[in-house]
Amino acid sequence: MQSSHWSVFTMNFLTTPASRRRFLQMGVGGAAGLVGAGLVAQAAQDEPAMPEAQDHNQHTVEYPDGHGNGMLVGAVDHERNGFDPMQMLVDWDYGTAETDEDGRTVRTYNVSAGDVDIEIAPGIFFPAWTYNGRVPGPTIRCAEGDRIRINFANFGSHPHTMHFHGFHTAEMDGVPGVEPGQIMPGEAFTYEFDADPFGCHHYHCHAVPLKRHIHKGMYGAFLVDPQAGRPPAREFMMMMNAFDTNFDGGNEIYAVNTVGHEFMRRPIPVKVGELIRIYLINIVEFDLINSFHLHGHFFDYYDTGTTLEPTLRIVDTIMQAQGQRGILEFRLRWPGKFMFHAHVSEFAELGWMGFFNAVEPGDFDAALAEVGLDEEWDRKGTQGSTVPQAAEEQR
Ligand SMILES: [Cu+2]
Repeated sequence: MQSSHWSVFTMNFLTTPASRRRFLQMGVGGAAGLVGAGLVAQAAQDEPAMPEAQDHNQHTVEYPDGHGNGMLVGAVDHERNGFDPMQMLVDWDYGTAETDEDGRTVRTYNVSAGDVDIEIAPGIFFPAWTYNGRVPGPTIRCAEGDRIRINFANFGSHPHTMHFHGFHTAEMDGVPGVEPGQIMPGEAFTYEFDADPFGCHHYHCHAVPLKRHIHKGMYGAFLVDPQAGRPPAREFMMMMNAFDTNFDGGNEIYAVNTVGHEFMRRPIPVKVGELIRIYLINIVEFDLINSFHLHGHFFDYYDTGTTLEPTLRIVDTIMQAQGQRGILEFRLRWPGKFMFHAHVSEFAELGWMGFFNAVEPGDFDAALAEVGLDEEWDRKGTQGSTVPQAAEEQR
């Protein structure tokens, strides 16, 4: 964090349709056997996009007194971005699953690297390096023991890799200096390993300079369910990230799932009393510590998600250094809007702050509609595990 936070508002990195066209042409030109269809679709979707005037008075939610000040104003165009932080909470990517002769589940994922301009706060564009055209990249989800096969293709302008956290051999580690090393633009490589151990993990590019490749957006969640599954819950993936929009080595915008203050504008609907499970990951570059604080309640915490019993009980704030992650579980006792945010106040003011909107079950459909969500979002959030879940149980 440096002193020029607010200069970002005068430094709009406007989208450059020309560069997107080039990318699209490149993608279509290589479409035969293309493994990165998602990224090409992303480029195609973005093709006609030009920045449009934002309606700065357009708020879908009224904030409690005092919380409307110091907020990022306006709304990000998620359609133009091609991704929505609210959907990213629940959009698990299971790959294409098959069963091999040994009865093992083999999951194949297609991931491509590419350069895409994304809107990270209203009117603020960032020239990202992405996995599948989005930041964070796809949430790769599987069960412990599944064979994971990642067809990685680099359509970007720089060398990239995919480095997963988990047990795997050196050649699957995705680092420079160990074969296959960095995957050059126009090249591809298939990473393959068994998902182990279960937990809340992540992957990121490990090309050099590392900090640049990470802060440009090359990371995603890697969630490995325990073989017995976890108790039924409403589950969310939250990637704490940040953006250095003026490339001075400090971040100007902080967020969960990329878009600053998105969950202030659109509080996350949940039901009073239900078990809520958050897969929380900190990938923020440049700042030593990030944190998560929940208002009005306490939670249990599973450090790295590699245990079935909490490693911390009844806390309301946890901290994570870069690359740390864990699972939070809690229930909201009363209806109402409850904040969650970094307890580094500066980060909260620069975008890393949101609301849960806890409602009684009978009011849930209305709460979904209020922020543009539907039953499908509800279904993904409550049935995301790769392990079939038992009937709802109360713990
Ligand atoms: Cu990279």
